Amino acid sequence: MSDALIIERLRRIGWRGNELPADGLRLARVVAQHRAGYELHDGEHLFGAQPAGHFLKRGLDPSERPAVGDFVEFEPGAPPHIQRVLERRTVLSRAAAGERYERQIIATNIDYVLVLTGLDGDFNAARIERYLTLVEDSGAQPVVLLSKLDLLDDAAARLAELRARLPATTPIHALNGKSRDSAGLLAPYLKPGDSAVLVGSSGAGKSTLTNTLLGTDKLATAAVRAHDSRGRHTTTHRALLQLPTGGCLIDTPGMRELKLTGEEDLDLFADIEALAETCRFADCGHGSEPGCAVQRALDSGDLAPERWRNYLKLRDEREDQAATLEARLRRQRGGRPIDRPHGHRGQRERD
Ligand SMILES: Nc1nc2c(ncn2[C@@H]2O[C@H](COP(=O)(O)OP(=O)(O)OP(=O)(O)O)[C@@H](O)[C@H]2O)c(=O)[nH]1
Ligand SMILES: [Mg+2]
Ligand SMILES: [Zn+2]
Repeated sequence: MSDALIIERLRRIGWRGNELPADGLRLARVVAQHRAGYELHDGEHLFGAQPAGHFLKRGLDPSERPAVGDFVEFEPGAPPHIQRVLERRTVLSRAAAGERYERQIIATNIDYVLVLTGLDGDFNAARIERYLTLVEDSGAQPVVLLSKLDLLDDAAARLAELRARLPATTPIHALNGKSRDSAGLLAPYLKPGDSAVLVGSSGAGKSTLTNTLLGTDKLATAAVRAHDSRGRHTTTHRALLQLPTGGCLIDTPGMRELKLTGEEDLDLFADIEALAETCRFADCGHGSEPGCAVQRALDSGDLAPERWRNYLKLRDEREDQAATLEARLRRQRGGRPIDRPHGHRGQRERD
């Protein structure tokens, strides 16, 4: 097969490179990961593969192992073995749930992160902000999707509230995930060669929407609990699928916990951080200090209390996680100090 043909096939599954590997290695994309191994796609065929021995070394940072969305070099054989992960264009990750600090990759080489929330009992603006904070760090563009529009008599108030709360540059779309119209709405994010990942709580309708976009009932879906709209964790594995429109979509399991990694910038709250900079005291606690710009904005209604509370929560969590991350990196480097990802400001009075 000619190189041109191989490259053309890889383009279909989102490859942006120009050079094929030498030494008898071949390129493919990781479309699924199971306990028993990986599933790869080369733009034409789907096949199983195993990670090479060096990926199984104890103590290896899990983020260095192949993840769904990765382009990998593999050695053909029975079974094929993944030898190398190509540099990732974008990476969406979170800190894994549990005591030990561990970064967990949700998806790589994605152009858009579709943050899906049901307009039913699942709706929670603070959780959407948490997702957006994780997306900021990924290099991909966030898109907010609100499903189950058909279940509501009037979603206008909820939509307006969210629109006012999120940056004007973040697209928000309300849709019925079961209707073909939603496919048209999402076309700009699913163009040939582009990749998107769907994230959101269990029961939000990620697999339902994926099926609608696929035009088949390929993925299992299940009804949510009536009393609290919670899902049943129907999807258990991430899966990258090619859509009829040419784009690639990664469906993910609903995540119970979405911990920050400690590397987030909190750009979503840049306006609040700028406001806090104008308090009279540089170390203002934004409580009852004189000249507190935050209290003034809260009193006048310019700053919504709920958004302020969510900012404080995410900021504290980011700081905690950054400290844990720093300690972990220091241990890995044998005790040598490293630069903190987020420096502390000095304590000084401003005026
Ligand atoms: N009426 C209506 N029902 C929807 C919509 N989207 C999803 N549903 C229903 O919501 C339930 C949950 O949908 P799933 O697609 O399984 O949810 P999921 O996000 O994939 O959930 P997990 O796989 O558990 O993470 C199913 O009963 C769907 O039929 C929608 O836009 N409108
Ligand atoms: Mg699902
Ligand atoms: Zn203040």
